[in-house]
Amino acid sequence: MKRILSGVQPTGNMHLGNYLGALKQWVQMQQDYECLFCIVDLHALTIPSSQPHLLRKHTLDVAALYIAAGLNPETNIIFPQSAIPGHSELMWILSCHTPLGWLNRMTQFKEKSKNNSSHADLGLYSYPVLMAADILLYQATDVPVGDDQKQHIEMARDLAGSFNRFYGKDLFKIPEPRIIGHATRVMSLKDGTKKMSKSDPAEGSRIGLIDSPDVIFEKFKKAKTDAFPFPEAFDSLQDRPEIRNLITIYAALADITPSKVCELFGGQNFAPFKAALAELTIEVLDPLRQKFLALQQNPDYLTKILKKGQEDALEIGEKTLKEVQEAVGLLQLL
Ligand code: AQP
Repeated sequence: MKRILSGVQPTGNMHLGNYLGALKQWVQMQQDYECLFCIVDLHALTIPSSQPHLLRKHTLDVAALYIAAGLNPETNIIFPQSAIPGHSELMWILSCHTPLGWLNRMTQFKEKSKNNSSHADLGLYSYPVLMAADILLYQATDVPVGDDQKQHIEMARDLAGSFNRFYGKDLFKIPEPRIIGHATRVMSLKDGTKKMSKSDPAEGSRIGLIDSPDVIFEKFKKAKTDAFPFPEAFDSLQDRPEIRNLITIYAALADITPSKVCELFGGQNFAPFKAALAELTIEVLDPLRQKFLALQQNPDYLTKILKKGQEDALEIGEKTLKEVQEAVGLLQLL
């Protein structure tokens, strides 16, 4: 069976971009793959926080959101990244095979370090190597992600290939990126050229998965549009990124094409479209929110799921790690 590895950073409240770019795809794929869904808390440390209790809270919240969105905790392996030391160990070994030129090309580092130069540290710079370790440790064949992670997966593929060639052995499977759906890069509601992001200081830039219906209505009402009417066609929107984004979100939530959205609303002003978009979003997100709120009351249940996930992930990862340790020449004492 093919195997999926993917994850979310517990860096704050998950948003509609995380849902449409990742979670929704995972829920659809879980029947056909063996799945490991990680909560990537070590990656979250690239945004250092002086409130460590919040990272622990967000880690449990992400687990609850995975389950609330429809991931089956009985059949999928759900675990925090830091519970498996193999991620960090494999990262070190892979680091010793990563040319700096590859890391210098990574656009996420360039963007994040430009936005916050005081956090431009080694952790953020080497993030793609840890991500490669996350994937390769479990011999994942497929990695469903949003478009923003494509470059990192390409680097993981390059790294796996060059490592295999160096040691003359197929130590790692070469993973395939799976970037699926209409909304592979959901943009900020305030600026259609910027990705919707948990760490954007502007709360109104994103729809949180646990936002209340009133908040969702308000955020869409205030979402940036322009003075022109709703477009009749989707392919003429290069200069209207905010409009393009809202249409894409509607299409992804309704499972219709963006052109169909233009047929439905073309020529009108934006108020009825924004109201319909808010209603549709609430229809999709409110059941998720209700389930999340119930799960949040039961941290013992969530911890039990994560412990079981830890055991299962450990077993799969150990095999790869032992083979890699052996290949690179580390002494095996046990
Ligand atoms: N705006 C987005 N549109 C589509 N997909 C997205 N993803 C993230 N943002 C969008 C996908 O969600 C998964 C989990 O992402 P992440 O939380 O691990 O990290 P990120 O990509 O850095 O997301 P954020 O929200 O921007 O987090 P912060 O602000 O903490 O850095 C990934 O599959 C990602 O592609």
